[in-house]
Amino acid sequence: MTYLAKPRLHHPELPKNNVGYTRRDYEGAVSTLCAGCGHDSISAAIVQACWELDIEPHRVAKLSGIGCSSKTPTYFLGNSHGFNSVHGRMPSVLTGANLANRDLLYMGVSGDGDSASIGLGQFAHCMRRGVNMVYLVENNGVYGLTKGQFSATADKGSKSKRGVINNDEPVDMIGLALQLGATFVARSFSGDKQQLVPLIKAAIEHQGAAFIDVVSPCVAFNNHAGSTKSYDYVREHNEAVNRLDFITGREEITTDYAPGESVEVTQHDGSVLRLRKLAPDYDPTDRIKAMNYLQERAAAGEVVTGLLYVKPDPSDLHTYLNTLEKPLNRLGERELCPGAVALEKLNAALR
Ligand SMILES: Cc1ncc(C[n+]2csc(CCOP(=O)(O)OP(=O)(O)O)c2C)c(N)n1
Ligand code: SF4
Ligand SMILES: [Mg+2]
Repeated sequence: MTYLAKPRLHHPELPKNNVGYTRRDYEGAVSTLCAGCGHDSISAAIVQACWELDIEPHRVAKLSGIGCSSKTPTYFLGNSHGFNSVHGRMPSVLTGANLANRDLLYMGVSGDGDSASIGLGQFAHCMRRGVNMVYLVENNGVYGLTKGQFSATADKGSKSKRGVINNDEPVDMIGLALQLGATFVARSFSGDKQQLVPLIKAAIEHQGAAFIDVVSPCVAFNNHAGSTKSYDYVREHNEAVNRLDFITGREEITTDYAPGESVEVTQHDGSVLRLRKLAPDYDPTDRIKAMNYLQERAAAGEVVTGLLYVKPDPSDLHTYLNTLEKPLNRLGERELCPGAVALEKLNAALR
């Protein structure tokens, strides 16, 4: 059984958000993943983020590829649009949907196999094109669905459950996203809801390509001693660059922090990212510095988490292509068929 509907009963006093929904209205079907799988915690964080942001579920389109991670959109936002595509092909399907209808909020959910192995090219081009989306990789370092082969993000020297040592260099998706021009780049841990929920909220409000790499232990195949994506390993090696709150433009911005201890990043829609810095000199708006910092900490064996980079005034593919504001399915006959004179002019320009 891969699909189990949840009972629709709500406690009458469950709190509602500003658009009248309870948190349960953002849930999906009952998860069929292994108990303790990090992916389920990420689904819970997405539910929480969308509920807190007062997003109407019908405004979201969630797309995925193939894998345990790519199954998760069934387990959250059951009232949203969804499309489960082919292994590694979520980015191109999402790009097409986004170009046809820019009014929806696009969430692409993928795995490390889905995005760093078979879908690496797709990931690269969707980041460099600046597709306005949240691109979330649930990174466990293995192909969970096909029973635990190393994925391309497995660290060199890490050990599989069967005792095999990985000899290949890992693909660092954060480093790639930074290099490819993503305008929001973050990493988190499935077991750290405090950090993950505000990151997802900020990524949703970001008007450009937002990438979040979430280390998400696979309890069935990659949670043993020797794995660098296990709960224990990440807890021991986690280096958070900042702790953040996300404040939408709708709310008054309060200042309950001491000056000098935090930095605020206003995004172009007026929403504010407030970062309480743990590393005093970390500036998340400096891309080059973020790239260097990442390499430096990785060499010291640390998993850097938090918001590594954000461009406060991002652009997206629609801006670059100068597309219409209106979704294509709302165009009328007049817009679709501008007449013989316009066609003649167009043809003349191409002769
Ligand atoms: C074209 C194609 N090649 C291979 C597969 C087999 N396959 C299914 S899921 C998967 C890997 C999934 O790994 P990941 O994306 O890391 O997801 P996880 O299960 O770890 O969450 C593979 C190789 C497939 N379904 N389609
Ligand atoms: S096999 Fe791993 S990734 Fe897949 S559901 Fe189980 S714990 Fe999660
Ligand atoms: Mg995986």
